[in-house]
Amino acid sequence: MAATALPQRSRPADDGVTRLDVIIVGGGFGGMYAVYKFNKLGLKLQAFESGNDVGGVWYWNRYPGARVDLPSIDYSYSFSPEIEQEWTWSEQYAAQPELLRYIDFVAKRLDLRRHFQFNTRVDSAVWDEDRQLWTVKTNRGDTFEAPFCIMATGPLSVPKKPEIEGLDRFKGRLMYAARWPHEPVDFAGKRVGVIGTGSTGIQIVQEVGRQAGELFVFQRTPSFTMPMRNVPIEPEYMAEVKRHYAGIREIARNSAIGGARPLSTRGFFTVTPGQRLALLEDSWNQGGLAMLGTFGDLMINEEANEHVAEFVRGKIGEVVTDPSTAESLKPRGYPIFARRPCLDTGYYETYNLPNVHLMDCLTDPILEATEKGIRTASGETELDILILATGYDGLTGALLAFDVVGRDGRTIQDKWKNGPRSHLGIMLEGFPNLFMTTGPNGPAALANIIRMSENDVDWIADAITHLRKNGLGSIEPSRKIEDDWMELVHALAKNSLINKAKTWWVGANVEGKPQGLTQFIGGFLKYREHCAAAAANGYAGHQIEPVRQAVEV
Ligand code: NA7
Repeated sequence: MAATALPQRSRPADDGVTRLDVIIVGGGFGGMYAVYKFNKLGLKLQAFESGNDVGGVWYWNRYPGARVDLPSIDYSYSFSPEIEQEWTWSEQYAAQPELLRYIDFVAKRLDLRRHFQFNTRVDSAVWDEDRQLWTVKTNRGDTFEAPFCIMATGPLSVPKKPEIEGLDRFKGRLMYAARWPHEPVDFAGKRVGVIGTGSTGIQIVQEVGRQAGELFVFQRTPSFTMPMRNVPIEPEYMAEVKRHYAGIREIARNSAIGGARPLSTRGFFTVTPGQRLALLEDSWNQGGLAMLGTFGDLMINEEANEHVAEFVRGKIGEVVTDPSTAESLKPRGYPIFARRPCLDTGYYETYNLPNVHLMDCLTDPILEATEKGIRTASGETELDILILATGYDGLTGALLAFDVVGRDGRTIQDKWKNGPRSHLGIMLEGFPNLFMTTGPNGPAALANIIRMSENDVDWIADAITHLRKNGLGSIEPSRKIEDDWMELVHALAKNSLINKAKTWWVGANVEGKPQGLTQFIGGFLKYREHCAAAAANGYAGHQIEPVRQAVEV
């Protein structure tokens, strides 16, 4: 890397401040790739992670049944052909322990851990306008400075505080799915409660229902879930995949979802009722998210959507033997796929077990937690263990959890008080040289997060390289290009049925949070095209400033 007036290399300074080129916050897939990428570019970097190791969401979510709901061969890094060849997946949908083994393999193979400070939280990041540097302070009392700061803090890293009164009174064992202990938990003979029936709750219920003495599932909004139909990956198939990874990745990068799953453009009402049913049955039997790709208009045509929702409700009725439980499990009042569709293995069958009880909190709401368990309107349920699978303060929670102060002392809390604004989900007007991976207003939860992380880190790396090569001091989106991007994000979101469900996707799960879909729903390929356009012509439309003063390093 050519020397410029920017700080190039760190050295312990007399003032106790460590000077770097890049600071990276987060040790999940995005942070790990950022560390690899910037180290390869020869930048002096330091990464911080609040957990005791790399892995992000997969480090924390060790609950029984935790498993990725995208095919493992898609949900893996594509930047290293060597890693693709050296790593062998054992299941079509990898379970959390295997994902963590993969993450460990990558971390060792690329020697990433040496760049991380674990068990370390960033408390604040403050832009120094004169010196064109971010000053970052950690909870260990250390201070770091770097011209570039990358927030790879993840869309799902801050568990939501459930609004249930009295949880601290509960004398049994209170467990957060997203902060699960590293030791096995024995459920045998125990009375276990689970609150929450999103992807996490569903995975827990189908596992713990088969282990616990009794399981009480406190369900407020039922989710639509479809069979995962997970299978082992045979060695011959894995060998084929390895021969064809390049093509598989190319398809993924050029698809709307960042994955290799087929997506039809067929309109629901363009085929006969018999053909529709056959297609839905076929996708149900294929399993995974196949149904989402069956028709092209399911998120814009309410009537088409309702047909598919009714098809899935019918399946619930076929499996669950108690009619009243089946009725309670059938989601109503919001479009299918407007909440993240869940994938399960025998979830509905779990309710046919005599020890598993569905507590319908729509008709019998939770009033409070007590010393002994959970009190609903109809009475108290005594529990030995209470599991909270109540979701996350998604998309914005992690960044709003600490002080990020940009130009003119403006905070991110202030900038986002009416909802998150950004350009591409990567940069923020008023916050020069601050970058996010998989941030709000990018495709976030709607495309493969690993493809997106790679895209975002590569984009950021190109932007930083551009500045350094040209002796420039800072980059940020102009107000205009941020406004234009937000207008596009909102215009696309307006016609989508996604807005019609109360989910973390629209900020509806956290009290007081600004509401609205703040994700780019134009698809991953279009998103990549927008990213490329934003970088064209020397990042035209960005506010780029020369180096203001040489920094002593
Ligand atoms: P989700 O999908 O946000 O689900 C959280 C669940 O917790 C959902 O069923 C909520 O019901 C329920 N919840 C939250 N607060 C309460 C209270 N106070 N009382 C009763 N029930 C409550 O989070 P997950 O962790 O399952 O999944 C997150 C993502 O991970 C998922 O989208 C995939 O991308 C992977 P509600 O809907 O609010 O009625």
